[in-house]
Amino acid sequence: MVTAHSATQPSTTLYDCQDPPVLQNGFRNAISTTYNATVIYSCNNGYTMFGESSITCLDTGNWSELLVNCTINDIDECLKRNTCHYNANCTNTDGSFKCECQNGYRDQVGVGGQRCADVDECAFDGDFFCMHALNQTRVCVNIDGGYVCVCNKGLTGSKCETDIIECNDTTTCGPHADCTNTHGGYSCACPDGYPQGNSYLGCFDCQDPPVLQNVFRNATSTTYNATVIYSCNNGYTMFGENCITCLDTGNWSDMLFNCVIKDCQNPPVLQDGYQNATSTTYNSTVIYSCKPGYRMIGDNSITCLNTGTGANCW
Ligand SMILES: [Ca+2]
Ligand SMILES: [Ca+2]
Repeated sequence: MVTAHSATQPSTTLYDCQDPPVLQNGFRNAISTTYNATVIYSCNNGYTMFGESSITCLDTGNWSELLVNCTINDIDECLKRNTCHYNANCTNTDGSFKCECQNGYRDQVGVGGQRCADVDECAFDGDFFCMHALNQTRVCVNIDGGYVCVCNKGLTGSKCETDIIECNDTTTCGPHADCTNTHGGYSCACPDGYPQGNSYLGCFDCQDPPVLQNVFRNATSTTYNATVIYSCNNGYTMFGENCITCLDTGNWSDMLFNCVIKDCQNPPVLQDGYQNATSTTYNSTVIYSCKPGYRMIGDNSITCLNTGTGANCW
């Protein structure tokens, strides 16, 4: 017997979650998209999977949440030789690397850091790289990876902008010379009192005044116009000018004096006695003795003193 079916038979519709989500840097294997279907994800070559590799079509008609990602397996290309040009810096990045020419080099073919050639800074019009406001003459010299500015004597700095303070070196001028700094140079001059010599080699005064026997000198200065006064030692008498002066020639003026030893001349005669004078000059001593039959009373000697001349000084 055939059972009659109701006109409104119940029907079922299978949930369909539709196209599953796309995984960046990966791919999926979806055979079915209906309820309870499972989609398996995999990562592209060179990537590593983190998380759940599958999703399921739920009874809500949606896929379960995709909880996976593919992370690149990075290789540090910069550790390998020849990744970049030898005049380039290599920077590793996730999954890649970057080459950049070092300062002073430029990639000639426009491929960053693969063909880095020296930049000729000196070829720029107007000597741009070595120019300075003072506009001194200068020379730009190109070198590999850079350039140098050759400065005029007396100047320094990357653009020759800095004066050298030559006077900081005490040997720049000669001894006793004054050093004066100027921009790009310096000068030396012999100061007052040191009139002689070459200021770049040394300036001189009259130096130590002459020393004489039996003469005392009083020298407090040896520079230009200084005076040295001489005195005779005890027992000597000065004749002439007693001083010399430091001239602008660097020499002392001539000595126009001499010291002559005092001479007491003939010693006094002792009545009824003798004397044995062998010398009559300063500090000489004369011994007296009595004729036979006479007796000496008092000191038997006299000495030539510094207090006078002739007979008065005995
Ligand atoms: Ca260069
Ligand atoms: Ca200077």
